[in-house]
Amino acid sequence: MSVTRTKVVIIGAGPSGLLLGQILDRAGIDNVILERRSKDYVLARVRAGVLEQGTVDLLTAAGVGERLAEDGLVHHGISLCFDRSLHRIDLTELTGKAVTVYGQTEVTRDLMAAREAFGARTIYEAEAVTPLDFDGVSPRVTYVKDGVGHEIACDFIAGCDGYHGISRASVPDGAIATYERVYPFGWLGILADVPPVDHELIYANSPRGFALCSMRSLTRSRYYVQCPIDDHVEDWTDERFWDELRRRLDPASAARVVVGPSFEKSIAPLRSFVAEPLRFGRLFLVGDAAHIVPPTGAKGLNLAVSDVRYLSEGLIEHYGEQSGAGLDAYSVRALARIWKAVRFSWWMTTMLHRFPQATTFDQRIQEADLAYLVSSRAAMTSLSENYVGLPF
Ligand code: RFL
Ligand code: PHB
Repeated sequence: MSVTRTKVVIIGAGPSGLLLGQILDRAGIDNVILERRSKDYVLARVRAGVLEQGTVDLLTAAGVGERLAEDGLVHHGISLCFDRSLHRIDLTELTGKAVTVYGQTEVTRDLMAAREAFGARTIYEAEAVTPLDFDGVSPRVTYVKDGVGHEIACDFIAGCDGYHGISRASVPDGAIATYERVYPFGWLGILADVPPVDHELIYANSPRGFALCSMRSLTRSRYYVQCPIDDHVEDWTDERFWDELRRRLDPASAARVVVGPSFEKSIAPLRSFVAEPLRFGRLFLVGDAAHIVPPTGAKGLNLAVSDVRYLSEGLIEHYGEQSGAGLDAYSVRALARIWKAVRFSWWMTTMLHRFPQATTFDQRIQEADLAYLVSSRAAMTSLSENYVGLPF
C-alpha cells in the first residue's frame, strides 16, 4: 500500500468538495479529492438551478465566476400559481436582492476546470474510500484505485460525499443525532431544448399536484411535476408529461408551453434530513452529507456552499493564525443557517404540494396560507428574504 500525505482529504467531488478544494488551493492549503464516480458521471447529473447572491459572490471570489457572470440569468422575481391564476413576487423590490439561474452541472464544470488548471490532485473512481482515526490527531483515509490500495495521512477530513456517502456512515451511532421527514411523493423532472414558458420561475399548486417551470437558458427548459413516489420514469412518455404540466398551470401559462422531446427524465424523492453535530474530531460533514432539503425552496446547493464558506474560513484560520476558533465554531454556525433553510424548504413544500393523506381541513389551511401570502407584503417579504438567501 502506497502512503502519501496532504493537509486536507476531501471525500466527494460534488459542488461542496470541489468548491472547498478550490478555496483551499487558492489559500495554499494542500488537499486531495477522492471521488467514487468518474468525472463524466459527476458531470452528467442534472440537479440544482438557482443560486443565491451569496453563492454567486463566493464562487466569484473563488475565481470561478467568469462564465457564471456571462451565462447566468439574473431573476428579480418568481411567480406562484394557484386557483388558475399567477401571482408574481418581486424578490428585488422586497429584499434588494436577486437570484441567478445557472445549472449545478455548469458550476461543477467550472470548478473542475479551475482545479485542473491549478494542478491539484483529484482521484476519480476511487473505491472503498474509508476515513480512519479521525478521533485522534493523525487521521488517514484509505482507498483502492485500479485494484491497488492507497493511504493518505492528513490533518483533517472533509466529508463532502453526499447523502449516501461513507463519511457520515463512519461516525459511531451514539455520537450523532439525525432528524428526518420523508414526503409521500416525488418530483418527475425533464430537460428539453424549448424556450421556457416564462422569463421567471413558476411554482404551481393545482388540484392535480405541484408543478415547477424552471430553465437552464433562454432555449433550455427544466420542468417538474409532483408524482407518486412509486411511479417509474418509463410510465411517463413526453406526451403525458407535457399534458400533465399544462393541466397544472393557469390557462395563459399553459397556452405558452412549447413542447419538444425531452433529453433527460428522472424521478427524485423528497426528504428533509439533518445530522448533528457536523464535527467529529478531525472529520467534518459538509453539504448533502449532513443535510437534505426538498428542492422546493432551491436551497440544497446553496446550503452546501454556505457550509463550505464556514469550513474554509475555519481551515484558513487554523493554518494561518494557528487558531482553532473557526473550526470549533463550524458546526454551530453552519447548523444555525441549515435549520432555517430546512424550515423554509419544508414550509414551501407543505404549502405547494398535494398530500395524499390531507383532510379537507388541511386543504382549506393550505388555500388560506397561499391567499394570505399573496395579499400581505410582510408575508411576501418573508418568503423573498428566505428565497434569495438569509445572511451568513
Ligand atoms: P453531491 O452533489 O451529492 O456530491 C457528493 C459526491 O460524493 C461522491 N461520493 C463519494 N465519493 C467517494 N467515496 C464515497 N463513498 C462516496 N459517496 C459519494 C458522489 O459520487 C458525489 O460526486 O453533494 P454536495 O457536493 O454536498 O452538493 C449538494 C447538491 O448536489 C444538492 O444539495 C443539490 O443538488 C440539491 N438541489 C438543489 N439545490 C439548490 O440549491 N437549488 C436547486 O434548485 C436544487 N434543485 C436539487 C435540485 C437536487 C435534486 N436532486 C436530484 C437531488 C433538484 C433536484 C432534482
Ligand atoms: C431547477 O431549475 O432545477 C430548480 C429550480 C428551482 C427549484 C428546484 C429546482 O426550487
